[in-house]
Amino acid sequence: MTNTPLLDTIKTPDFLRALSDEQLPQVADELRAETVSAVSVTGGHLGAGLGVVELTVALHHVFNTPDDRVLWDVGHQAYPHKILTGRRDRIRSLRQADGLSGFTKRGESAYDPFGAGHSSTSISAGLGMAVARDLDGRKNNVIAVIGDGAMSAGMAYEAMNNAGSMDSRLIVILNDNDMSIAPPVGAMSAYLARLISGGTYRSFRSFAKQLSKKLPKFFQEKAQRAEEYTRAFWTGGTMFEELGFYYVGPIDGHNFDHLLPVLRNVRDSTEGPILIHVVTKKGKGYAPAENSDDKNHAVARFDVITGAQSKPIANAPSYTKVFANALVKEAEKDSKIVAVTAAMPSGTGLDVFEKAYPNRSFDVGIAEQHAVTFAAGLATEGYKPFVAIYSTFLQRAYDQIVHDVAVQKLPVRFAIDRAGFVGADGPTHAGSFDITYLATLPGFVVMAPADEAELVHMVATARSIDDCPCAFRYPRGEGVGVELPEVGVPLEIGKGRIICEGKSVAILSLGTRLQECIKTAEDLNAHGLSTTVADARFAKPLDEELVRQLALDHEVLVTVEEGSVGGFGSHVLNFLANEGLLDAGLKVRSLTLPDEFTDHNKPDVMYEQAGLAAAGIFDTVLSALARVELDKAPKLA
Ligand SMILES: Cc1ncc(C[n+]2csc(CCOP(=O)(O)OP(=O)(O)O)c2C)c(N)n1
Repeated sequence: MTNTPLLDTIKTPDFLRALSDEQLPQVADELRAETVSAVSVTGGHLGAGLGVVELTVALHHVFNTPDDRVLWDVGHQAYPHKILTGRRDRIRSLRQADGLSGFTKRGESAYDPFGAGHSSTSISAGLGMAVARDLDGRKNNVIAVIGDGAMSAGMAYEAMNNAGSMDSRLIVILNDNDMSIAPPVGAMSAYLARLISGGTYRSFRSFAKQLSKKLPKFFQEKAQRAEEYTRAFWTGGTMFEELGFYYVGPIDGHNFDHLLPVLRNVRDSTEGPILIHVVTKKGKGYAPAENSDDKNHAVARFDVITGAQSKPIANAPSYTKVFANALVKEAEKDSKIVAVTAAMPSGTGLDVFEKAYPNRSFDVGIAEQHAVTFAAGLATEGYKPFVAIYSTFLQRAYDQIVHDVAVQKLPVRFAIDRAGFVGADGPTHAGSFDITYLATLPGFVVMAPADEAELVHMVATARSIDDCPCAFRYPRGEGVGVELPEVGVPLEIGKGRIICEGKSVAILSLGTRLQECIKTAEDLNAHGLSTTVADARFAKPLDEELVRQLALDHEVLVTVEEGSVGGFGSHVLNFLANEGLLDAGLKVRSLTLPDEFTDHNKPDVMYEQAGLAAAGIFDTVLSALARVELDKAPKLA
């Protein structure tokens, strides 16, 4: 080892490619330290990136990126990749306003050929790139790196099924760290463990021989040399081979002597598609990560020496916790309640439910589509499934929601976490569309609590709805600090509530913007504009009586929601138009999330910029009333 940090010399992967193989372990050590240091400042995904440090170095050393395309599935493990690909100077801006994205992003770098955030897309996108290359007569490589967790999603198999029937030279690297966010579940994970622990291994030379039928002789010699260093294997008869892939592995993903010869052989082969099974350790090389239960999958800012994360002091329990505890209470009374998560037990709070009811809790893996239809099946047999999935990930299961649940009027209950802006995870994770995509479905009940006490009642309401599907959506983070009811009481379906009554302005809120609407009303009242605030509670069925009353009794009606255009406000407008309630000159404004994919930032700032904080709602009311002069008056904080 020299004293000069090699990492300082690597401005782009070209510099890495100029280094010798022997220098790579030093690069890896420095890259690991830099990753830990950066994430200690920004927070974010740590464990996954640490697990692929050697693989990242080896890939950029062996392959000619960015002409050779490297696709990181999910993209949460790509921080080391970002450091090596010209973004080291901005790495401490990760997930901060105007900073680097926490995932791969095409607009950010030529080294990110495909944007990600949701899992299991890399093989499909990689195959598309490989086929485009073939059509163009180009020779570059395409490498999809996918985790064993991501490999549990159906889309990965759809892609392999397609790739295996084509001759296209696609390289898939299965990064097997035996972890998802939680320990992985399912038969596939057990199968991978069997491949690693024993079976019909043949030597690396067999792999070389196999390839050498198509390769120049010197590759075989290289492979033989490599065998002296490696315990890499070529395994016959695997499931991947049956799918039409050459399978190579398992190999040690932290050992350059294992990685480099295999990657070089694969790079220079004419065969395709190939799957390399690489075994790594999530959190590798950083003791606090290696020792934590989730391998530091995602962390807040932390102290590098101790690994202690800085947790903000919570004033109120999170919506996630409130949901989980409420569901456990409902399940005490009702043995038919079961819960389903798609690989997110801790994120959705279902780890709490699982502790209380291990037999009634199901983690199906990263498989949202399956989760929904699985729940539909449970519902046909009289069970009361609560499917807890983040708003953004539920998008993936839309046809299942429509075809398997809604058309059959099956009482599946959707607990939709991370509704609205989510902050640092950015546009791929924003919960923008669920009101829109659910409230358009006939017979669906769609609810949004204004605070955590309302959430408890909505869990009870969902339990009581037995003749149709329903959903309740709530944001990331802590509640507003209201007292929680001892027990949830089912709400009257399709009925909102008046929070305060006024005469000229009506603000109709759906969801947790209600506090901002109340602030706006105080401000408007202080300026002589008597304001009503109502909490719709339901996006569907709409409280038509309430909407009619607000329309008839006020000069202006503003709807407010933490969702996209096409959601609650659109349903209100539709109703008003069809009932002729707009004909008398009612001024209506609809406040939604902006019609664009908003980059990561702090949620409060994002809502402010979207005009969904009190000041923005105030301005909207004034502009509707054409009372700009009031706009100049001081506002309440
Ligand atoms: C469709 C979808 N569902 C859920 C998630 C949340 N998620 C992010 S990473 C992850 C685990 C991925 O495990 P694996 O592919 O093994 O990668 P590792 O973090 O272990 O490297 C999950 C469930 C997601 N990104 N996309």
